[in-house]
Amino acid sequence: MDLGILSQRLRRSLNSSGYGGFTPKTGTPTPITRGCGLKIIRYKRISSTNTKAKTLAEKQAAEWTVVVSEVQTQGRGRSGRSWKSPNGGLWFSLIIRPKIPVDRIPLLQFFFANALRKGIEEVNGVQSEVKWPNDIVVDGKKLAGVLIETKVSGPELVYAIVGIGLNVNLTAEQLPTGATSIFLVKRKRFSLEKTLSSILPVLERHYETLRDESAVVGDWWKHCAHRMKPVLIETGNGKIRGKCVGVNPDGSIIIQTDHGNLTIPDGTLRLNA
Ligand code: BT5
Repeated sequence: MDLGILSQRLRRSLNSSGYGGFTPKTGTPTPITRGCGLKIIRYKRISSTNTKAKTLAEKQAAEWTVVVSEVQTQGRGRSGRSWKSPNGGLWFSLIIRPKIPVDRIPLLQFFFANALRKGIEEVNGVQSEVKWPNDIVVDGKKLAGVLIETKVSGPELVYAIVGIGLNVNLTAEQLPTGATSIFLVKRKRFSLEKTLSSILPVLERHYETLRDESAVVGDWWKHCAHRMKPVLIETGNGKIRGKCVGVNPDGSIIIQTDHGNLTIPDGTLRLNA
């Protein structure tokens, strides 16, 4: 779908009604159609919103269909890691079908991290930073994670599922070590409903910028928690220590080491290494 058309549709559908006033049922999806193009499907409990969104995308669900659940029993992170998803967080997945070349799929992770960071600032008043490859952090602690899963056919991206996990009202006891929540930062609870309905338009508003890869990467880098700082990267092949000196539109990170600059496509980054 053309990005401009999606923009107009989402704006119309959000303006027409808001998201409040409905009670989700356990195990039963309750589709809400918000005008053309925007549909929110809510669960009380589901294995993973990404898994559900993928099933729907395979059945030709419309772009910008959103699956959200109060609890995920098998919330997923990257590379088979698990994502803690108890009551009190915002766990949702979007289906998108942007017309971008397959080699620019990694740009999506930067784009959604940027948009989510802005959304959290606008909606919840929390200033955060981005961390490679897919985290939003506050004082180095993980506030949100983004999991992007795609289907490609030849040179084309068929769809992408953008899974977003945002720790809204979670307490320290509910979170793993090294994580934080909006509640812990602001000492105040937020409505999950309002947070979702306010963050979606922010994601949508920035969708157009996906066309401009240097703007996406530039914005990400500007708000990077480890820009020009020492880091440790764990990859499948071992650990790399050095100074983070940049990221590329293909999603890789550039680390300056004693042996020169290394470009690392994937891994887990530790701050303050
Ligand atoms: C991510 O993976 O950060 C992507 C997380 C995406 C979760 C969303 S929720 C909606 C949608 N449906 C899904 O099933 N998933 C998406 P990764 O970079 O691999 O980080 C995973 C690591 O973060 C874990 O190994 C833990 O160390 C840590 N972690 C787990 N739960 C967390 C939480 N609630 N908050 C902060 N950190 C957490």
